[in-house]
Amino acid sequence: TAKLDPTAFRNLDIQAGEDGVWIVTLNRPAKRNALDIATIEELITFFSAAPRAGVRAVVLAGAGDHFCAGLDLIEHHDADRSPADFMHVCLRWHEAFNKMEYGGVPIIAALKGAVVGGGLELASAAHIRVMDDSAYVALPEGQRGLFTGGGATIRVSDLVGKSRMIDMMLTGRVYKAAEAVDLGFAQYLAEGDSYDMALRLARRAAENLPLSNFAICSAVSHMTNMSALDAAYAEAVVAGVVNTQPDARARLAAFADKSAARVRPDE
Ligand code: 1HE
Repeated sequence: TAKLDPTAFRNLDIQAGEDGVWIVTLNRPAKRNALDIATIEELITFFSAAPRAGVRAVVLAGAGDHFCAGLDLIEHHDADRSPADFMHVCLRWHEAFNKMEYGGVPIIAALKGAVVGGGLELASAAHIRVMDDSAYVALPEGQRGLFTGGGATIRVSDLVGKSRMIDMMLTGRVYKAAEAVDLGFAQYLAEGDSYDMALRLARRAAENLPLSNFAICSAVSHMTNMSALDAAYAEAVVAGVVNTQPDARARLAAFADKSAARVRPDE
């Protein structure tokens, strides 16, 4: 097991819930939660420890009106980085986002306001994305003289296809929440606050057995990187471990004795 001390974070606000649902909030609203290197390091610290620290699900939110304005452009400007420096910055971003996507702990992103550039890359590393009406997505890299460096070429193109991603980068196109959900940037459009819905979904996911969630939130991503032949093999191995876990016996028994809830369209 790993230890997570919520007071050890500065750019993230970390709240541990009793039900195992932790709230991780990007907490630089005055900078629209732009991702400086210190924030990336805190994301690495949190998401490296979370799978072994009893975290059953995470709501990832942003303080203020915007989820995240992407790369901290001021820090990048001031640092005047060499190519090698920025390559290493990007590798730290990948470390953080890969820990999220492959870590095995469900992450539900509560999106509002700007979800742009690196902010969209961060959101794309979550497992579920919830938008409210205020949310919008864009990849302004082209206009800024930049390119994506936090995995958008992989995850954003996976969500919405490469032609749409290339158009966004070339033209600065902005998609507002309803259309963004239709296109697949997010799975949910919340009626009220995206945070409330994200929390409900996180609590629901946290009711699953941790080993099932581990498989769902790591194996699926790994398998999409494999050939179909190898993915089928890996799926059998993972299912062998997960589907025989002792903790599942009570759930299966409840189905057998008809006390477990049935799958219904309106529940
Ligand atoms: C920032 C950043 C930032 C705001 N880095 N400081 N991302 C972008 O190109 C998006 C840039 N940001 C914006 O377009 C707007 O700021 C927002 C739409 C997000 C918000 O607008 P608004 O009117 O609410 O805020 P603002 O007045 O523009 O900014 C408020 C403050 O936040 C201001 O700081 P202040 O000290 O002057 O008060 C801004 O400088 C600061 N701020 N966004 C640094 N991004 C690994 S490669 C990834 C490549 C990318 O992510 S490129 C996309 C970068």
